[in-house]
Order: sequence, then structure tokens, then C-alpha cells
Amino acid sequence: MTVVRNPIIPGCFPDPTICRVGEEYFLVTSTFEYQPGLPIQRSRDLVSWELIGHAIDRPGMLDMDGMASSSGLFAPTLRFHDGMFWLVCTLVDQQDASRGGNFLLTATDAAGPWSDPIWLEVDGIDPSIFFDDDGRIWMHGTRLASDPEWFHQTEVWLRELDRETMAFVGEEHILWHGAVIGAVWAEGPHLYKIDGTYYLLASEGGTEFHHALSVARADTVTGPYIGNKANPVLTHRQLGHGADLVGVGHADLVQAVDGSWWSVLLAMRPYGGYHYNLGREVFLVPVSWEEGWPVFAPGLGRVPREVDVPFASRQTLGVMQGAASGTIRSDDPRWTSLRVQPEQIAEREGDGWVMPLSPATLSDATVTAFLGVRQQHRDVDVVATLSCDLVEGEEIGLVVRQSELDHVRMSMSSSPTGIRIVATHRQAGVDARLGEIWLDGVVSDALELSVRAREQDYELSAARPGDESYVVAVADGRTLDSVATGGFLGVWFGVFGTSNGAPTQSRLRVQSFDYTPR
Ligand code: 6LW
Repeated sequence: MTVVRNPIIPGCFPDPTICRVGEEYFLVTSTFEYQPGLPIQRSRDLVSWELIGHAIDRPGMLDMDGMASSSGLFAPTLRFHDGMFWLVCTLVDQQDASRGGNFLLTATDAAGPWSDPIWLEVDGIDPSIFFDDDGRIWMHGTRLASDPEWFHQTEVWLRELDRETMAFVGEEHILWHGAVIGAVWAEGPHLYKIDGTYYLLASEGGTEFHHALSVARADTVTGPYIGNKANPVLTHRQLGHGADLVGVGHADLVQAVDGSWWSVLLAMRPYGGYHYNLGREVFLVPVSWEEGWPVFAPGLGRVPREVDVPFASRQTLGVMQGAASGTIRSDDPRWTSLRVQPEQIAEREGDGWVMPLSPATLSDATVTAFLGVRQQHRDVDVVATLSCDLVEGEEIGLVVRQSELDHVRMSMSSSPTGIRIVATHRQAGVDARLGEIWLDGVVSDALELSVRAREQDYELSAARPGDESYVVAVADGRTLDSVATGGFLGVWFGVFGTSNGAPTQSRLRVQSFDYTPR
């Protein structure tokens, strides 16, 4: 027995999609307003994952400027066919439906380079792509039903894609509205052909508490698709809000090298009440086949916290799977920025960064001077060593971020009487002061800002390196998760610098950034 812990990838990595190429597995997740976008992770045992690149990793691939938080890159699908990786995804602007759309990228190496986006003439979200064994390519996805019978009824559509022109051909087919009458958001569809039968896997109920996984099958790709009598085949919604895992859904299937079947899916781990600050994380579930239907977590019917993965490498056990730990150097692929690539707003300098301050602030849904990483552990210490020759009106600092509307930021500014450090809680777009301290000196000397997260307490403090540290405020994390704020994301820790609207020449030096799980 080789027992591994779920989640296999902690932190905000929603909507996992997976494919296998030979002995390697590749997995991609949604990234919304963060860039680089669509992280590509690779594994040889489904358990230990390495971030090898991002599909959206160069300036100009997508225009996300002005897109509010939880807009941006939604659920992708990754497949390998004919010597090539195919990735389909949606760029969503929740405020302006005329922007974005569904697109396709290809690459011969999953680590990149990926092609520029090829835009597809179809609305909706959650595109997926299926390569039939007769050579035909079928795109599918979900969108609000054109003639709905209930609120937020959606339809899963299917249409053939021409390999040469990458354009749709033939008529469209509607395959599925969900397994349950009244089901909202039948989404995240994926088609497979297994032993001559076509299977449609889809989630429904919305990607929160009522999320559920259903399956249907057909003899021909265009249907009709008949739902499994056991639908929904996997959900935790019957367990109530006190369950250790909630929101199970958005699954993809993969057959391992040894012939066994597995599903990756998302779920959330609430703590400190019904709040899941780490966002939607990636879980691994064994799948068996009975009477022509997949059975998820056979004999259990729930997402297990421990999974026996017989082929998992023993070396990876006990290692923090897929997680950040220690100093995060500037060449680490886990760094993200908002709406543009990190290289567009900052320069690497040794292990750290130099980031020009931005007139835009963290409260603006635009490009701003921000660099951050996901919170992947409930209990963690984050310490940033920052310095800057600040001009009056400018601030640099550390933020615990959900969005431009909801975050807790600790800002330093300079004055003739010393350094002022203020903690501000922005909630639903309204700022409130949480705490304030003053230190002697100027900010051009390095200062350490830290967040000590223990369950839902986020303690913010400041210190001169090697000196006593002063607590500025303790924020309640229950105000920062998507249960409290809406949206699709988990919490990020980041550094920022703003001139609050004024022209600026100032540059923030991020000398170091440590992330240490406790
Ligand atoms: C995604 C949808 C969903 O497009 O949430 O979990 C949406 N499912 O399929 C955003 O992640």
C-alpha cells in the first residue's frame, strides 16, 4: 500500500483537467485574473506534481487589462493527440460580454512554447475537445440554455471542428442539461470514448456547496446521452456544511500506465467555520468500472482524504505535495501578477525583484504593481523584506488578497517623523483601518513585513530585519474567502507598491519573500 494525502495539489488550482502521454501526466487549472495563466503541472505518479510552465506566458497572448477579479481565465481542457498538446479555454469578462471568448492553443512540448490563441466562434464557458478514433474532432462546452425551463439552466453543446481550418463544421447538437430537473450550471463537460461507448462527464449545481458530478453515455458521439441511474455519481452536498470537504465536482478522467482509472476533481476544505480560504484544490479519486459505468471512490462514494496509489513513488511520500516552502526566489514559476506577466511590471534582481510603483492601486481592476503567490497552507508564515525611496503619498506593502474589492493590506509610507505602517481591511470595496504603528527611520532601509496565518487569524506585523517585531493588526480570514466575498478564488499573499494616482519614479525592492508552512 502506498497511501497519499488528498488534496494532491493544495491551494487555489480550480477546474483540473488531465491527460497522460506515455508515462507522464499533465494537469492544467484555471487562473482567472492572475498571470502567467494556465499552469502546466507534470507528474509521473499522479501524486507529486511539478510546475513546468504556463500556457499563457508571454505578453500579448490575451488582453486582460481592466478585467475585474474572477474574470479572466476559466476552466481549461488539456488533451494530447497526434503528437500535440491541445488546450481549450475561455477568457471571460464578467462586466463586458463583448470581450474574450473561447480559444484553442497547441504545443508540442507541454512546457511550451504554446501557440497564440486561435479564437473559436462559439459562446459559453468550459470548452472541451474530444478526438474520435475516426479522426474527427468534437468540441463541446456549456452555456446558458437558449430556451431555459428554469433559472440558470444550461446546455452542453457539441460541434465538429475542422482540423485544417480550425473552424466549426456541420450542425450543433445539444447533449445535456444536467442529471437533475432544476439543476443549475451543468458544466465542465468532458467526452471520452471507452470500449466503444461515448461517455459524458459533467458537473452541476454550481461550483459551491451543491456541486455534483454526473455521467451519461451514448452509442454515437452526438447522442442521445442517457444518464446513469446512480447520478449524481459523486457529491458531498448531502453531508452538510460541517463536512471536511465540500463542493466536490469539475472532474476529468485519466487511465494510468497500469490500466487503472483515476479522476482529478476540485473540492474545498472549510476551516474556522464554513470558509475555505485555500480555494478550490485538486483531489485524486480512484475510479472503477461496473456494468459499463464509472464508479468514483468505489465502496466509499466520497472523496477520500487518503488514497492508495500503488504506483506512487515512495520518495514523494511525506514531501509536501505540490506546495511552496521556504524562500521563493524571483525565478520561481509560482510568482504571479495581475492581468499582465510579472516581467511586464517588474525585473528580477538576484533572488529578488525590483518593481516600479504604479499609479494604480490594489483597489483598481487594472494592471498594478503586485506580485504574489497562492496561500497553499492553512497555517503559514509569510515574510517579505522590502525597501523603497518613497515620496510622499506613495506606499509599499504586503497584502492578503481575495480581489480588488476584498483584501487586507499592510502599507508603509514615509514621513519626516518616521515610517507609518497601516493595516487596512477592504471589504466589498470599502476601506476600514484595522491598525497602525510608527517606526523610526526611513523606508529606504529594508523592513520586514509579515503575515502569520493560524487558522482564520491573519496576524500582520512589521520589523526592522533582526529586530523586535510589532503587531499592526489581526485580520479575520473569514472575511476573505469566496464564501464571504463571492468569486472563484482562494487567497493570495503578495507585495505591492503604489503612488496613489500620481506620476512616480519610485521602485520597490523585494529583497526576499519567504513562505513557510507551520
Ligand atoms: C468554471 C466552472 C466551474 O468555469 O467554475 O467548477 C467556473 N466549475 O466549470 C470557474 O472556475
